[in-house]
Amino acid sequence: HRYPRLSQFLKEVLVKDIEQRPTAAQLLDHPFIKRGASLGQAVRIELQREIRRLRAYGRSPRRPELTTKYGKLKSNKGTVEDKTVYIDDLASFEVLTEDAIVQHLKKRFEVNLIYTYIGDIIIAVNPYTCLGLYTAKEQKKYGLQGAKRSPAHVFSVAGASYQALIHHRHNQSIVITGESAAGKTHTGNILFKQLVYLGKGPKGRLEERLLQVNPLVEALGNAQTGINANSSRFGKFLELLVSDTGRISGARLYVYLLEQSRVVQQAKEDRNFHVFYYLYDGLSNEGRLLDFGLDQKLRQEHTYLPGDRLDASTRTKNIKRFHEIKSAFQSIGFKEKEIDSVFTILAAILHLGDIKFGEVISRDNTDNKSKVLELAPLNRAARLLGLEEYELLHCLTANAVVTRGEKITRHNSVVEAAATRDAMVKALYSRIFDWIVNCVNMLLSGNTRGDTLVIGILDIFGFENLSNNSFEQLCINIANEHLQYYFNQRIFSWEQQEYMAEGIPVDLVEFTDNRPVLDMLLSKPMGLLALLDEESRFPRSTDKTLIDKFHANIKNKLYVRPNSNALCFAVQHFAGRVIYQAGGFLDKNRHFLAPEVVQLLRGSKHDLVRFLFQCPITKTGNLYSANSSHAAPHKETTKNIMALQSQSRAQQTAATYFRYSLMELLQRMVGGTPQFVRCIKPNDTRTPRLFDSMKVLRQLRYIGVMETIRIRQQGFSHRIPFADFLNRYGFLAFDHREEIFPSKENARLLLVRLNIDGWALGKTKVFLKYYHIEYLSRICEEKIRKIILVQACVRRWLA
Ligand code: AOV
Ligand code: MG
Repeated sequence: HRYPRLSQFLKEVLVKDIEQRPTAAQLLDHPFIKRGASLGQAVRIELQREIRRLRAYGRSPRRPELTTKYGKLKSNKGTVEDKTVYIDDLASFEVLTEDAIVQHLKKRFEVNLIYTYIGDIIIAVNPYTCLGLYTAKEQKKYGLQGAKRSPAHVFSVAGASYQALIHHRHNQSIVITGESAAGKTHTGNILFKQLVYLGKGPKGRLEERLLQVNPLVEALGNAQTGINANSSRFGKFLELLVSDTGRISGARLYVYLLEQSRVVQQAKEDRNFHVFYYLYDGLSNEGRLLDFGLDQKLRQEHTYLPGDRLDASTRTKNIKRFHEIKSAFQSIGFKEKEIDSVFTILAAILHLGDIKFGEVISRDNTDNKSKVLELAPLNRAARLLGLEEYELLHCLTANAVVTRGEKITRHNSVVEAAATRDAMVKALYSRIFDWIVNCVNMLLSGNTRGDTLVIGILDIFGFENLSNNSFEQLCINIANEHLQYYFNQRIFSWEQQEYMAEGIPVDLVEFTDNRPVLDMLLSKPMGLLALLDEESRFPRSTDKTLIDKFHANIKNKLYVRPNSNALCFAVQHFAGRVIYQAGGFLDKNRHFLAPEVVQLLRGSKHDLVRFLFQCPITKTGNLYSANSSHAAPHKETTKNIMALQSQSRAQQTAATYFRYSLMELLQRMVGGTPQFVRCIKPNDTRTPRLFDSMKVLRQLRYIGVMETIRIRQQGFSHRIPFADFLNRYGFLAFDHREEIFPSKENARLLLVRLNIDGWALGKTKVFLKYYHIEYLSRICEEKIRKIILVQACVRRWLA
């Protein structure tokens, strides 16, 4: 009599016990129900229904206790007493304070629960140590039995994306963000592996090849920095091609904004790209150093090999990595000759770096020449690159100018000669990188049809604030700024606009819009990059005139002038204030590649070198390279595409190219329904298991975690037009003989029949929460599995 309605009784009496008795069977076994068996069948039916509902709302804001069923988990110190650590969705928090959130993440982190949801967004706190979370057993656990969600795991993001792709037939993307060393690349690799696992075919040969892509490009595009021993120095969008049956059919890789300057110059604690170190030890191990003009004894003298270590363990590791990339090349499908060509060019780059110039003072002191101080490195480089030695020498120390229709040869000064050499090296490296990416694409997406679906994983270089920040950091930080903007758009702006348009009453959530910073940096004609471009066009401009131009034209409180007249400026980014040193900005932006260099390399006797420079680039190389064409080596048509592309790239400044590349990247990302993974760095010293609450709090603040929680609690993350909704889920509750018109009423009927509540109906769309979609996906899966089973039985029966 105390409970007029059965459902109310169930809620008030039983829910308390669910923590300990989560399964349906156990619930039915509840003493109360047993005692009240006379309630009969009606109770059971109602109870079953209630259980279904409870399951569907297992993660609803009002029932956090449901996710606390993992009493088994043990911490380092024994069994975990405090069960609240198992609440793995911050959107189910009732008390919302920054402090509570940080404390919660900390408690979870301490018992190795590094992942936590905010609705459908996942936070990953980097443990800086292996926790055994990604074993085959775990992979299976989060495998095909629906998108398992608990305990929170990055695998469930892969599962959700994969299921969404199959159910909705719409491309998906997973966007990973976080500052440098927060764990983006690591997470991206794990996600990729899991996706490959989810969509693997019976033979598994393709999968093996796909898994080689990440290690290969990381060897070439990652390097040790002061912040991260394996820092990505390029942006990567890796697409997995999935057929409509859910099978993987290939992969496509897009790379963006490679930090080319690293090949020729590295900051104090930084190193060159990994591949150079692997190459040295690997070739030495194979006894082939001499073939590449390299010598173990002279190894420490290479200018381009800073921080090279010769201890045994580093050597063993490098040899192992060398073999890994070699077999990656082989299994992806590169020919032996091609692999050797790559190594040859890389070795040539090391020799080019060792070419030193000295000054030859002319008699009248007007045209000061430069000379090559020691010919050995030059000769070695020339031999490897298939060039005549004297031609290379001439190309570096002189250049032709056309004045009044006459071609005059002018001598390069020492500085100019070194700049020419560096430009040549950067062009070689970036083109070989692009070429490899193009080949990978050609080999791995060869025979896929145009209409396949894709899941893309985006992993770029994270936000950087170093002691000395330059043009590279500016580009990196702008890219991150843009990702944050995209996140805001997706999670806050579009969502709220849609509520208004559809007449859904939801409280608006305030968030920090970083549009003003982006405008200040990217707008035309007065944005920072536009001003930089303008100044780069003046031949007499200097770093001083550049900084004066910035100071005079940028009127914005997000732009901060220094108190002294130092050549620097600061930008208030979403993730904090960064001071940039303007020295070198102009040169880096102009990235001049002398036409003589291109001409010379185009005439090389070495096939690959010649191919890399075949396109008619007039003045500039591609400092930043995006490879939208899948250029097949040695094919006429692709040559033309490359030629056209580079023609349009010619004369472009790095800033212009950066902007273009960034837009392309964003466009690609917007093409799929995104899932966000937000990586958090728990401390600045990369110490395993150390959780610095202040450090975490700062990150939570600038990525807008509080706001995200709020909007995930109040808002509806999924909005589906009535027709799509009924199309997709109609079969769950309508008889196949029933005719379903795509109307609001039918959508309502479907939701009611499925016993779901908490949704809203707009003018044209159904508004659902993320857990509704999970529930729907799950019952879809179950039903489909049943149908398949029945079909199989019938088939066997008929046979
Ligand atoms: P990033 O990609 O975010 O930085 P990484 O993915 O390279 O950062 O992570 C840095 C290091 O943290 C890795 O080398 C791993 O040693 C460790 N790590 C990251 N995630 C995990 C994890 N889930 N479990 C164990 N160790 C992990 V940068 O590329 O610098 O922005 O440009
Ligand atoms: Mg990375």
